[in-house]
Amino acid sequence: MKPIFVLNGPNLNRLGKREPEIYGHTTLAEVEAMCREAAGERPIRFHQSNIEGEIINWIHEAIDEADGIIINPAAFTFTSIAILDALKQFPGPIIEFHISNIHRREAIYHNSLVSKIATAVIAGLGPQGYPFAVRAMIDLVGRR
Ligand code: CA2
Repeated sequence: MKPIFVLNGPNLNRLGKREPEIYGHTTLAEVEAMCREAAGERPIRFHQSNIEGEIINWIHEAIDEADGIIINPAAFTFTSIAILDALKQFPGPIIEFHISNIHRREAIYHNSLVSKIATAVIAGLGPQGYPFAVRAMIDLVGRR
């Protein structure tokens, strides 16, 4: 049973500290705890970085080490062909995750590059959506 990687992009380390009207009051540490609880016996690797290359390096690790990837690329969602290219190398299911409903926000948030490779997209459930994504991923990967 390989882990599920939960990868988070730039500024999400500030979750719960700013813009609670959009992103809620839950901190990223609390999100991580919710993910681990939802995962049960399934191991989780939970990461956040403001550096695009670090996210790419974790995706490369996932190619051989993970059964699934849940990724909130944050602003890199709309800009990073490099992250898209890395995700194209991953053989398992990918869930693109957003706290907010990006399609109800400003137009700059409407064209996700990651959606071109994602198995599924979850957006708008708030931070409470992360454990939903973990449970959905467990269903997708089965008992691999
Ligand atoms: O809704 C999401 O999860 C987003 O991926 C969050 C990104 C945003 O650029 C996407 O359009 C949607 C922004 C992450 C920044 O998160 C912050 C959290 C707290 C305080 C400031 C920023």
